[in-house]
Amino acid sequence: MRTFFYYSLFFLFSLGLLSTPAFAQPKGMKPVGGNAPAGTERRLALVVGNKDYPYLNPLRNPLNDANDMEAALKRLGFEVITVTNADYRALTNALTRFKEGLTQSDVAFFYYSGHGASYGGKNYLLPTDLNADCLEQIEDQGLSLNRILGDIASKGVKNSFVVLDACRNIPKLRLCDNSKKDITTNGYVKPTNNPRGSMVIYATEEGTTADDNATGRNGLFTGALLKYLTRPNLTIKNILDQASLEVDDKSGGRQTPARYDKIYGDFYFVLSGDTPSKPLPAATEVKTPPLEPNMQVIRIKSIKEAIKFDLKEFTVIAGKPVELIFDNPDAMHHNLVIVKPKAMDIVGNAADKMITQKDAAEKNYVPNLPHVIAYTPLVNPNQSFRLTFMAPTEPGNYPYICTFPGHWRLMNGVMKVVKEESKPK
Ligand SMILES: [Cu+2]
Repeated sequence: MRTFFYYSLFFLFSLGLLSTPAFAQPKGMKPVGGNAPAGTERRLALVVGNKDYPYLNPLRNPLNDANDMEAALKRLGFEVITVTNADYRALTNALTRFKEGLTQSDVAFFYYSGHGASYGGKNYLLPTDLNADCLEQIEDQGLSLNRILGDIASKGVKNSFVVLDACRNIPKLRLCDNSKKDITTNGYVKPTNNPRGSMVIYATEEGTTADDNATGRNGLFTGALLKYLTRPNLTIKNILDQASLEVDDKSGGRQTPARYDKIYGDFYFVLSGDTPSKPLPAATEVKTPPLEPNMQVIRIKSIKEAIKFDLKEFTVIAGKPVELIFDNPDAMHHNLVIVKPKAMDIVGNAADKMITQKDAAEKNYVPNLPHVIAYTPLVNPNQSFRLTFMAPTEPGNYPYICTFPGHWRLMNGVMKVVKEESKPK
């Protein structure tokens, strides 16, 4: 039987990112991170967590999901409107407030955790007062994704994201009129009016059920997303790749998040040098390497069975974007963590102490210290990770280490940051 109702996380990341800057400014990049004109960009989010449904099966995690997402978005400099256990009226009121706020905003983020369903080729979020005997009735009682996307698009924000973690079974809702069978689909359907500059994200692919996660604090996808969302120097695509990989692994391949990406370029929530604990006004767009002649590409790898990097040093130009590709052909996990000048011992010692912490592996053995500038997660044997970040504007010697406990004393090197004119040919 079809479990329709799983359309899950729609990350409506949509509208913002793409739009024109990449094309209007062919040379480049907008300043990112600390270089962006402070306070010139406004970020607004609407977070919805619907858990208690009097007429449907209740869910476990949406209130935690909403609380945790609100906290993460605030750290990323978003002003956040949050509603929980929203009935139709509360949901539409919140959407109206959000829409009005977008008049003044550059980046929009919509997050939803709760029941969702699709009918007639459209996706719906289900308010808590939904009282339907038949799936057909969600047309009248649900809030359509099209409406949300239309509202965001109408405001012309630069970048937008819509995330829907709504992939849960609703045993009660069935199609009453079987002759209409052909107009429903199994699960969510593709968004139809997602605008350029936007990304829509679902917790799971069509035809599969997202995991409400009976043992965890958050839904499976939301938990993975929260883990990577506030990490500095990851593009939204890096974040989703990491989160999706984790969901795929943890669900044994049964759940694969989906995204509808109309962001032509890279979007960062936090850039290097900025710590995610303070609000960051700047969103950034950096072109992908083929489009961005300034991108410096560094390739570095671990040496098999040696606990070493193959490069003892490399040089980058201050304030320019860097793409660092870290290959790990070794049989152990390693990461690459770039730290501030003279901070190698501080970060290395802190990493060693993490060995006794329960969640150390989840944190990739990266200490939560302001000395850390950029880092990759722990990279599995025979895998690679592509890290994109802005080189510090201050020239100097920036150590990089593997922070897996015990490795850093052997596995280290120096990133030399130089002014443009002094870069060796
Ligand atoms: Cu290592």
